[in-house]
Amino acid sequence: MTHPSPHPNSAPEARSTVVVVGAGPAGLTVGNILRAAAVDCVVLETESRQFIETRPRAGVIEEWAVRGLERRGLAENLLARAQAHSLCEFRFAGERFRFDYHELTDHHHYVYPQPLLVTDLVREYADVRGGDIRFGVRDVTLHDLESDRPAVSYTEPGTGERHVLRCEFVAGCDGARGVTRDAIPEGRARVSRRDYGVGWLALLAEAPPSSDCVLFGVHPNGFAGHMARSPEVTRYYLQCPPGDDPQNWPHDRVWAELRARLGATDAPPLHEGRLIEKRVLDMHDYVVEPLVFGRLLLAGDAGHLTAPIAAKGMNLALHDAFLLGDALVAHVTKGDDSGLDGYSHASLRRVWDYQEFSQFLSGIYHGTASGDPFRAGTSLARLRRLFTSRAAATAFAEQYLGSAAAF
Ligand code: RFL
Repeated sequence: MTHPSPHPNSAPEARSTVVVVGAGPAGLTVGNILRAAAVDCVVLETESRQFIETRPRAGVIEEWAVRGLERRGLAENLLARAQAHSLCEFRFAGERFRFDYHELTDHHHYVYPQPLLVTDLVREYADVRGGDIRFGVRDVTLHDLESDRPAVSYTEPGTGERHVLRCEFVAGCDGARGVTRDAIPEGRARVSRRDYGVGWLALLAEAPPSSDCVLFGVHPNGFAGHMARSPEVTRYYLQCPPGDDPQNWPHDRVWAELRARLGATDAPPLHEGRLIEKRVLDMHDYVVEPLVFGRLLLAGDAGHLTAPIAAKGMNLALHDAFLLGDALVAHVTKGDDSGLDGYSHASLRRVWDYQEFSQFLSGIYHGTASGDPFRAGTSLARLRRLFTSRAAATAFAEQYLGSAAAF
């Protein structure tokens, strides 16, 4: 819901051209683009700097996104430290199938843990570009979004004082659990949702990767995934019932299931290790349309969630941030509103394309364990087609890498 103007007796108003709510990949990238063009902005974040710099999440970044960061001077560490991946491996029916997407498309995936990217973006924004970022804020509230002078109020940690920031635009980059999306009054945006009816147990193991590439196990017990994060830490996923309790997955059960679902002829054994993260994610998606309400512009997970099935969420957050950051700069520095006017449409084209791919991939990953022999049969047929038809493989590779030219 939208809130009225801050109470006149509240703290005196400060001014900024843009207030960015949320310091994830989307908010920090928008902030950096604005600072590079000397557009003043304030980033508000509920967590501490240390917390956001260590929160484990994504790892797979698409090449176009890396190039987008590079063009904006934000990829120096990433390019020095990220691994470039050129293939993945599917394991099903007891066999290994290598899928060389680089050979099909000439593009790579990069593996760079999200906390490292966030650390780079915070350092660049706050320490290098001198950006204003306020951590640990509470009760962030949006006001007057349909006027040309909206405001954001928040409570400062420590003092408990209420502050008001009057601005021209609010960038809602506060993720899936933020408050900016809820500031859109009912009936002013359509929210489409999809629930996959499956859960994934997301695991981080203190163990080196067990393969030189990403592994996808498609097994009658359910999907399993393996993704390198660093030489010391590996992410694994195990399909499980939605809402399952991570306590149902003690160490031995996790490794037994991973061995079963990722097992294949000639596959080297998994490197096992202590599980340092274990949480159940219920697979669901949503899309808010349009992404703009008055002077509020939503970006990243605040505006659309893509279940991590296809590892797309952070890439979409960066895509939004490039569009939105550039559009705000064009508005402020040149009076050019074309980017802002086209923002929602341009973002949502890629969002819907990725949502469709996520659904397609869900069919492949989850079909064999659905208990429905017809679904199991068709999902295996879909999977085999990737290894029998170059046309099917190329189409898949383009979507997997997000490299299709036009969105
Ligand atoms: P974020 O990263 O959630 O950042 C939002 C920030 O806003 C703060 N916040 C607030 N700040 C101020 N006021 C409020 N009221 C606030 N409420 C919240 C939060 O503390 C946070 O700092 O959103 P953003 O920037 O849109 O970025 C989205 C990505 O983080 C997300 O899509 C990805 O992590 C999804 N994802 C993956 N994406 C990929 O592209 N590749 C991957 O390999 C990949 N793997 C994953 C993933 C997500 C996962 N989880 C945990 C859902 C693997 C996992 C396990």
